[in-house]
Amino acid sequence: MLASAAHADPDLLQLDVDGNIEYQAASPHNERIFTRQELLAMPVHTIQTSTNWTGSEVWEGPRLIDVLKKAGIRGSSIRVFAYDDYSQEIPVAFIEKYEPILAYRENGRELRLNDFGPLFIIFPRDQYRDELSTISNTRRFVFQVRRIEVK
Ligand SMILES: Nc1nc2c(c(=O)[nH]1)N[C@H]1C(S)=C(S)[C@@H](COP(=O)(O)O)O[C@H]1N2
Ligand SMILES: [Mo]
Repeated sequence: MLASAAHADPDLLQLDVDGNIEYQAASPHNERIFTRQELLAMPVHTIQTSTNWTGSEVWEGPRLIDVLKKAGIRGSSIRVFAYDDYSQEIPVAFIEKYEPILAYRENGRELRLNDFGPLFIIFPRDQYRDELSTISNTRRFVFQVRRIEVK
């Protein structure tokens, strides 16, 4: 793997989902681990939007709700944890309404840790500018996502 040492944190593209989810027989801590391979194999959705940090860009990844359903979500809210220790709670109803993605690519390029990767929760902000540009909803654009706890 020497040749790819300068590449984009390939081992970080993984997501742990735990908390109020269906019993995961394979996991002693009842966490559902989405490997890089599994995340990349899920249906890809595209959102073109600006964010608080960028102009209008093309973001790609699985829908957050699809990941949660695959984990067997039971609760009505999630808390998203990031590599920088930020965390934010998001109601599931809000996720169902605005259909954010867990973006792992921006303009065809995989997100690195230092440009919001490995996973960045992207909402279609330009489509719902009034609702999604508020301060409380900007907080829900969590970048550097590493874990989701279902409440
Ligand atoms: N991983 C991570 N995501 C985050 C944050 C953060 O500190 N870390 N800040 C949140 C907050 S509070 C807001 S308002 C927006 C914009 O944060 P920033 O402009 O302070 O970076 O990103 C959100 N997503
Ligand atoms: Mo904020």
